[in-house]
Amino acid sequence: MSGVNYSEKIPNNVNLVGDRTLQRALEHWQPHFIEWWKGMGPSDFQSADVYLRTATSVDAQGWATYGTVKMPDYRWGIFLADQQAGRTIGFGDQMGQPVWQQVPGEYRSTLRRLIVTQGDTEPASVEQQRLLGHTCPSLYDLRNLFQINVEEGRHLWAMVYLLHAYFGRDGREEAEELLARHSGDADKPRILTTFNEPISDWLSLFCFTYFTDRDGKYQLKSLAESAFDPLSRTCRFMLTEEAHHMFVGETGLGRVTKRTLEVMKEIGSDDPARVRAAGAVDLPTLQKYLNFWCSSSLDLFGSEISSNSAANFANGLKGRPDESQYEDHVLREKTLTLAVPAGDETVPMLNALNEVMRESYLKDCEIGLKRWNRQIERAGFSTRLTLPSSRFRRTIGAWAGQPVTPEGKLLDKTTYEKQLHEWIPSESDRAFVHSLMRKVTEPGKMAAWIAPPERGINNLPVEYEYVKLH
Ligand code: BYC
Repeated sequence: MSGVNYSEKIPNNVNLVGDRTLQRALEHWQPHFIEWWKGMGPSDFQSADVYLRTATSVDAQGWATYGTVKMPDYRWGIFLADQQAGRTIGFGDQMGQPVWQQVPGEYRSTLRRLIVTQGDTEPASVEQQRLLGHTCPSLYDLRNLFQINVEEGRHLWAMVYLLHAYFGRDGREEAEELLARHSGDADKPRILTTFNEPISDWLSLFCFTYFTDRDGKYQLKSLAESAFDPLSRTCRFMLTEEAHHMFVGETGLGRVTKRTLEVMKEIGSDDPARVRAAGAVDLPTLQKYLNFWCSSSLDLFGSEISSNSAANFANGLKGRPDESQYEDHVLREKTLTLAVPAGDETVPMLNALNEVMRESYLKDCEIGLKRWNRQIERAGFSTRLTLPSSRFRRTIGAWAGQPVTPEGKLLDKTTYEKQLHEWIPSESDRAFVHSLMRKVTEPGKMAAWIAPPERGINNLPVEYEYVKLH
């Protein structure tokens, strides 16, 4: 069951050949996807040979096969985790009933909306990152960028499969729209705010993969709990790929920190101007990038108090990540007290689930911070990196537009606006970071602002030529 059929035009483990209508519809969408990839995917590297992993089965042991591939020839396909016999709904008002193999009519538009929103982020991220190859700090990093990009392309396929297979004509139209909206486009932007932010330097890429891909992990985990079984199975497999994306973020930021500390030791100073002059990212600038991408990603959980989240949970469409770790899966009796600008507000727990998820996400984000701070401490410096408060720089929810410091303190608007450039990258900070971005493509060599990784990919040495440029 879990083996992937690669002899078909669209590799899949869903027996596509057994449903000619669906197969034809997806084969019709396929060239539109390739056209989008060539126009909006990584610019200028389409003929490079890239050392990539491709899914060949969905079991934990053998799902990734490594080989050299030109990106437009990557075998994007449809892979669902194996069906679990007798799976029942794990939360909400219909808990214990069998999961659904088809979309119930009453939840059709909500499920479609959730799938479209999830699907929209995948090509958006590829668009955001399309120019980064031109300033790669090493071939190792270039390969990781492309690995992420092709997998985000596959995640788009995952959502497009669901739209085509379960939502009829509306689904097919939505699948076309997923290729028509573009990140940052003034007329047809991507749906969620973070996916319209430019990612024009590698520090932003590492922050994005650390913070925003981690939102992906949380959202996919909560959709993996869904009573709509095909959505659950799709998300379960996507999560196996997501782990590498966050690895790139965590190790990338760790390597930037390491290099900065080496420079600080060499020059015997933590003076940001001197660190910059020596060609590394000073820690205050790193902190500003963390503040920017963390606060943007916090918006992706939606409003603190949300009737959408209540309905999605009660109806079994979207659970909490790792739902089985909780005792109460219905939540009809519980409340939560939340701090909003007007004071404390007690609301039904069902309406506060976005906030519950945001809080556990923030805890998960702490892991990297602890590691980087240990590096700083060991190097003998007193600076500590921190996460901003979940109220800082919000554009969605109760704290949207509130003048709050990264520590969570309310300020008057004028002072806040004057000080904002001290908390998130200013134009000149961005210009400085951009000035460091020079392409390094000699195997094993690294740009001066980043330390080498501890090991290469799939047991290969760091010096391996991960991308052969022509
Ligand atoms: N920007 O009740 P509300 C990933 C909209 S990342 C713009 O506050 P709700 C990845 C919301 O859509 C994971 N609009 O929140 C990472 C709603 O609009 P409608 C992506 C926003 O609905 C890296 C309205 O505000 N997956 O995979 O409880 C690389 C009121 O909504 C935003 C998902 O997000 C925003 N930040 O929750 C590649 C999962 N926030 O419907 C990939 C699917 C809210 O009234 N999506 N709005 O027109 C969802 O579960 C929910 O839509 C949200 C919002 C969690 C996003």
